[in-house]
Amino acid sequence: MQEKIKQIESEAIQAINNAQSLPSLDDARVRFLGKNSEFMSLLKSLGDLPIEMRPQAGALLNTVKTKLENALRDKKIVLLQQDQQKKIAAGKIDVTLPGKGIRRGKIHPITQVMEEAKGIFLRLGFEIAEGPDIELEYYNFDGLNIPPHHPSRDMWSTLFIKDDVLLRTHTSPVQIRVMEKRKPPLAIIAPGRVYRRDYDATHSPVFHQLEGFLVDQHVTFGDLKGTLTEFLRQIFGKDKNVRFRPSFFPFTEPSAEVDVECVMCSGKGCRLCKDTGWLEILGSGMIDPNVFKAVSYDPEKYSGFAFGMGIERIAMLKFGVDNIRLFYENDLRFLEQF
Ligand code: FA5
Repeated sequence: MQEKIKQIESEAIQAINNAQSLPSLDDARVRFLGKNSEFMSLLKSLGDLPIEMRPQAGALLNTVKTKLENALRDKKIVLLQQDQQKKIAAGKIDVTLPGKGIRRGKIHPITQVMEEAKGIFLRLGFEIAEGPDIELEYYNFDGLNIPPHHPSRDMWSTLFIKDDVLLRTHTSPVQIRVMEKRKPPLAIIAPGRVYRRDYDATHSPVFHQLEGFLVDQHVTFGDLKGTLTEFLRQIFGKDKNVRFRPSFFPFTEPSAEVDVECVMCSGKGCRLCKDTGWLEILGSGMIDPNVFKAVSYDPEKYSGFAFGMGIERIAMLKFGVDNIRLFYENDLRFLEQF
């Protein structure tokens, strides 16, 4: 056996030395150390030798294996260097060419606005809560004073998953989930994705809302207006015209919507703002006593305000974007501007 091993060793070393290219070196490796090589069969047959011969033969096989592996590695380095030299000589690598620039990623404009809005409310003392995107009908509607078959359900073009399960149409269900678990005083914001059967320049089927609500004793509409005015001043600056407009939501009474001067026509009226001069960014109001009853709060003792804003709409107004769909097309020429 010893002789056989020595013979394989010298043949292998010769083949490695003679290899002129990486593929021929690999052929030598397969031939002498591959799974089906004579050397490997010898290794496997060690167990068949008389027990007293095994240590010596085993040690020799191992030494030769290491020697061949080292020879293969060294030769590979030599061949790789030769390859590189050849390429340089043939002018394939022009070291004077400028390197490839590294393209930096940017934070998506919707994420930027969401983070900015959250930051403003966190500094005002609000804390963050979250709820599920796939929601029970109860939290999306019934708990918010919208009973089954009530016409106001039409305000939200709902995508149902099954009878009592849906994709939440707004972040307001988080109000009920938090109030069920906790007692006032509460000052909460709930950011998240919401879903509706909507699609045009200012409506997307998936968009983001930021809900906010505050419950305590003696909370007034003045507190709501003061909080939202401070938010609007911080997010848009002092120059943008905003207005509070009376509105209706089943879960707030009284209710108001906030509009911001249209980006496209600066209030003159155009296609984007449907000739009104304004774009609506949020709904708000004083929490309806029926909502407090649903979560077993005493409406005689507590009062509160709530609001829900559309993050995409705020981003459109801040950045002067006239079509909501641009935010989702992932066109780098658009995204790189933010
Ligand atoms: C609501 O969803 C209420 N839950 C808001 C609310 C919360 C009122 C708490 C009172 C108290 P509304 O359907 O108006 O309301 O939507 C709120 C905002 O989301 C709108 O002002 C608008 O800015 C934005 N929005 C609505 N639909 C879409 C849509 N399809 N795509 C993008 N933004 C939308």
